Amino acid sequence: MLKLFRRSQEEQRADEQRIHESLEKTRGGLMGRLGAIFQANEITEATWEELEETLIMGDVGIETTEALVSRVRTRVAKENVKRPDQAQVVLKQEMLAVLGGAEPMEIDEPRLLTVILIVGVNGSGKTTSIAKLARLYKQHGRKVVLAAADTFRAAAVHQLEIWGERVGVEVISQGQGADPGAVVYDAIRACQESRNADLLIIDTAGRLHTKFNLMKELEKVRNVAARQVHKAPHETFLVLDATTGQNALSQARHFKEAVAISGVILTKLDGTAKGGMVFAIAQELGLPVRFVGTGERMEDLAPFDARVFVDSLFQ
Ligand SMILES: Nc1nc2c(ncn2[C@@H]2O[C@H](COP(=O)(O)OP(=O)(O)O)[C@@H](O)[C@H]2O)c(=O)[nH]1
Ligand SMILES: [Mg+2]
Repeated sequence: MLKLFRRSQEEQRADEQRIHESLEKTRGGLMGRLGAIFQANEITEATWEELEETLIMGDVGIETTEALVSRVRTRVAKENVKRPDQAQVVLKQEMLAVLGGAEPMEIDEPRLLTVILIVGVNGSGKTTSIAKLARLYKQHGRKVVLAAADTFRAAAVHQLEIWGERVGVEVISQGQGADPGAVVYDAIRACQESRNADLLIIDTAGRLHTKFNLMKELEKVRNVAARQVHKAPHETFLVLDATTGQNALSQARHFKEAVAISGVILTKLDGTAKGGMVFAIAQELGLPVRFVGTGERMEDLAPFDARVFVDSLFQ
């Protein structure tokens, strides 16, 4: 697991706040019934039906919902849980288990140059997330360089350059139509030689003419990175737009076939009631959510914290 920085307590609190606030729509939507279900006097068949319905409507996904509810029911029976509030504790524990109980990523193992590859469809929030990551890591003392390897659209290169300027990090680009492999090659050379950068984040094209082309391009970018830097890319983050709900899951399957994904950045959590899809990403795709996008500003990104996420769904 990539660990990149240690957060101060103050930063941690701010991140928790961001996650909590970004779930406002999710709480206000169908998932908001979660808390109420367990305020009943007793646990009945209706409790389980209502829970199942709430989770499915909350974009947790049918497969994940069924697995989750079945585990909670089994434990409630086995552990002789009678009170609804205690059943809610079991549900929270099982939700955490689905999410891998993961602690947010922190602190890096020492490495001269860390390479992060960012993939995802156009509009999912790749470039914005890259800017947010660059800002975050820069704040934690990393020397960051960005590679504009989304050369499919001229606007994409330009947008990354604008963000780079705002964040104050260098962007390596060769313009539209350039070979993404060559851009990455250049960027790594730049990091290693003149600029002494220790973190390279690579933007990639979200859509090419065919899936075969996309696959080939991502493979090429990966190979260029791997040849120049030991074990690179060290992380490949798939950016998924939370507002697209279950659609994002089929996109994710598509990308998983093209490239080895190590984690997900889930964007636009603030703009959707579909926050429940985090569970489907973990359970059905087996991918950890590493960061969540909580707004459009540069600081609107938080390392994903499963405990804060689960707690926030209930209050
Ligand atoms: N509300 C909100 N908007 C976001 C977030 N992340 C990205 N966006 C918006 O999504 C749109 C597409 O983002 P962009 O980074 O260009 O996507 P790309 O095509 O994948 O590079 C932009 O208008 C961003 O401001 C987020 O976490 N919350
Ligand atoms: Mg982009």
